[in-house]
Amino acid sequence: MEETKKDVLVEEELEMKASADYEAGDIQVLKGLEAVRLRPGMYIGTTSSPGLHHLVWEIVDNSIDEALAGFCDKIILQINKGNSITVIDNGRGIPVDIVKDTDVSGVETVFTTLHAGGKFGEGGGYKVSGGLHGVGGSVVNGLSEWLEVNVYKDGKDHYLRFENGGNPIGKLEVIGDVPHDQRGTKVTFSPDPTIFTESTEFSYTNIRERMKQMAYLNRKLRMVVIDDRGEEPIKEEFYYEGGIKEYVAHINKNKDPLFSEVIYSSGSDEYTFPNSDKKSLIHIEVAMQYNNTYNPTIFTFCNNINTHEGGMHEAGFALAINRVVNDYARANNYMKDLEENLSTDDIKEGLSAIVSVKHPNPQYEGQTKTKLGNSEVRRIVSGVLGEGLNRFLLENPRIAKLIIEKVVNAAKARIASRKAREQIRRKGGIDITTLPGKLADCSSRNPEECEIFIVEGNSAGGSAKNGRDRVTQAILSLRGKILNVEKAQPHKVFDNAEIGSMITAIGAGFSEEFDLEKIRYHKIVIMTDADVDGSHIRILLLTFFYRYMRPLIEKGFIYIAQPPLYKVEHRGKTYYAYNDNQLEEIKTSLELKPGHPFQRYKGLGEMDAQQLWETTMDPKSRKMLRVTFSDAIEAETVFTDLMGEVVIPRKEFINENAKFVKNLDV
Ligand code: TTJ
Repeated sequence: MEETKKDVLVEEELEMKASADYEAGDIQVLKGLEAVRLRPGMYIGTTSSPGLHHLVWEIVDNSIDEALAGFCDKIILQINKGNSITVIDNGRGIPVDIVKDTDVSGVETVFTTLHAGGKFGEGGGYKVSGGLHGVGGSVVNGLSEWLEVNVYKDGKDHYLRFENGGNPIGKLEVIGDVPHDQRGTKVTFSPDPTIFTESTEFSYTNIRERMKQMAYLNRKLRMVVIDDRGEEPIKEEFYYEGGIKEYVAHINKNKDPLFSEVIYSSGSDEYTFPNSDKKSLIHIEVAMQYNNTYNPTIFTFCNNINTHEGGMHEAGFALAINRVVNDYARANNYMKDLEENLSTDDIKEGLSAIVSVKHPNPQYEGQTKTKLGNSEVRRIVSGVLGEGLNRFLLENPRIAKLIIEKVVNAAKARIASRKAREQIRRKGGIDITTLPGKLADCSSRNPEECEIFIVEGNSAGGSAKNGRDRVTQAILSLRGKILNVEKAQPHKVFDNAEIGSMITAIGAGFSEEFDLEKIRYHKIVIMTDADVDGSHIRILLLTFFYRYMRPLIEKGFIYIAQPPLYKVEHRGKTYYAYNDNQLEEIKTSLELKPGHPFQRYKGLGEMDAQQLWETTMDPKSRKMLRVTFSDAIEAETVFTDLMGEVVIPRKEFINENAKFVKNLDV
């Protein structure tokens, strides 16, 4: 909500700025791209960090489309010194010829015309990746201070440069020769700092995760990521022969898979566009494997985009597993002492799966437009997976036995845990007198202005308690590590004291009964140390919220506090730095001598109440990260990988602790 308000403000400021500039006549923004510069939010959502990264994906999506069309098998993405981005693919290259009835090249058109997509119709029409459907190149150009493109084909290197939000500098020209078999497109752009006023710094972690994910989702596509900004360049390559099959194996790597095989089905069906006789193919792929946790980890994608509201592919998946597993269990006499059918939730317990659809005409619905609405997809997924899963169970009776026994167990535990939940609910709703002792509540009873800080450790809890604004800020200090809800049976989860305190303090129940209307705080702030333990606790908390209070994440009520990493004292004044860059900036602006002492905070407990308030809790000066849905998904896989660390934008911290986090035994 706040985000939207801020965007509007940013847009209004821009509008004023742009028109003033326009009158002054010192820039000449192209007519079409002017709209993009005036209302960047309309095209890329925000002009803060997510919007900045959106630029990268708009460019990469073009190369992905070329890969999906079967003409490209390698994409290189490089973050250059100075924060420009280079994307190189080995596809056919953007058309260099003059577009019919105009005097501009295909390349210039792609980067200067909104809705240039589909112009180069013949044959190349299988465009299914995400993004702005072919207007991405021009949008990125419009929001860049400069952009350069090279197209390699027919032994020539074709080049064009744009400046100041998309003005072409000259015409596309051949600037050299390349080997005849070299084909592809290379684009380098530098985001315009007058648009991305907050920051133009790209996050390596963010970019590598998405590149890795796209490598998983598109088998045999080689994705290379390079960060050339540091002293030592970083280079990683992602390539998965098995695609989503390997993705599922990766998700389950540290979750104790029930068996080593990954069940995989794929298929396609013809699709006819509405109101035309144009035809294309829908491809579906499903990979699944059970692990020894008690939760489902099912991710669905359409055209490489995570459809986290689910939709028709998810519905088809649920139909298939329900039908096939119930039929198999009954036919093989596993259901003797169960009077109910196995529920889809029983079957999903401990199931990791990826459902990936490539659709030529996806319809997205839902609040965040991430729910796949095409009804034909349900039938296709259900059909393809139904057949594949049925065959797998018949061919692998030993594994089928493991699966069915696990699912039957889940059904029995469901009934037991239903009873446990009823018991907890009977203990009473939210009564002020039963609030946990560890909670220092705030005095306001208006949830909209209330915040709760969930703090690790007693000493930090003490400082937070003394430093806070008592009217609006509550402190809940956790005594130790909270339970890993992935590894505990549901009824055990509610026996855990720390979890009980959180449920009572938040006051809105949990699981299916969770009621957003009842929450006692509109900001739930996780405040942990900037070390490995802190990161571990943060991930356990996120996992808990994701499993038991998901609407809090969906509605953006969960935040991560950002305590400073450094303190510098100079001439009686105190300065705080939240990252290494800021520390350098402080040293420079204060003209400190080399070797001037500074303190590196190892934990929240090192700050007194006043310091903690000023740096981390005071709404006027603090910085907090709002947790997004994808952070939560990524927290899921954090123990197999560092994915969840996306929520901590501190590369050095991640690097330092990477080995540690990987080895944590949870
Ligand atoms: C279009 O149909 C004719 C053959 O080439 C097709 C095409 O445009 N391919 C293509 C575009 N490959 N790569 C791109 C591309 C790559 C980057 C990095 C950026 C942009 C805007 C397009």
